[in-house]
Amino acid sequence: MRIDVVTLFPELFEAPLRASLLGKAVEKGLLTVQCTNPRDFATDKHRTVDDAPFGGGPGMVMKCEPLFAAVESLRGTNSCARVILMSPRGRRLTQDVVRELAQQPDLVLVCARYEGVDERVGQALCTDEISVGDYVLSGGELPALTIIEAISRMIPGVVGDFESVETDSFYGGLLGAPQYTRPPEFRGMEVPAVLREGNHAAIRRWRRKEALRATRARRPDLLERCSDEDKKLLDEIEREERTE
Ligand code: 4F9
Repeated sequence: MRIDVVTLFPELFEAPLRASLLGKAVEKGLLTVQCTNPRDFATDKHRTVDDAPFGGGPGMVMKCEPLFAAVESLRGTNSCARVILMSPRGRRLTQDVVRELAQQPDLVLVCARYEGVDERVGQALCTDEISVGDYVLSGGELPALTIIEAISRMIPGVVGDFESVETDSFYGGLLGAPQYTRPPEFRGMEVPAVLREGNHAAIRRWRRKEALRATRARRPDLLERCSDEDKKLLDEIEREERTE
């Protein structure tokens, strides 16, 4: 997969794309990420990329021309079928959105500074707007890295053990079940016996039930999509909690 990032701060992408799993995905050629700086497409002597807002007010607004020119320079290397603006006004990033974007052969991610970007960028240059959550950041660079990392995990061969993708929190639409490693007892806290006994059917059932228990306690909004079998386990959990 190829991802082009349009950003005034390409250096923010260097270390994250070199380290760990993302670094390996890039090294193996499973993922190509290229940054394009809109400042290189500014035509005036000072290479201006922002300007004061029409109508007055604080802050600066990113200008259309350098952003349009930067994205248009990618045509030929990138299909530009999906040009995504990182924006707190966008559709919220979820695993469903990640899965959908990972199907694309290429993407363009456009990072803007917080104060804002000329409305015509969202209107006529970008095909999508995505938010990673309801908080203010200084720019779209960390949201873009979040999307890149989430997408990379869906590319075959990036996560060595695909089973670990399938058991990830959210992949099955639920929070993950509790995990333990050695020692079997730490400061009086014991690892549940079922996990140490090697009955794999019992372990699978325990994990599904505990994933449901955690989701019910912390994120009940995620339970809307659960199966009939899950409903039975949820009934069990409810009964257990009533008798406690
Ligand atoms: C972008 C926040 C996407 C959340 C961009 C300031 C942003 C953001 N999700 N905040 N610039």
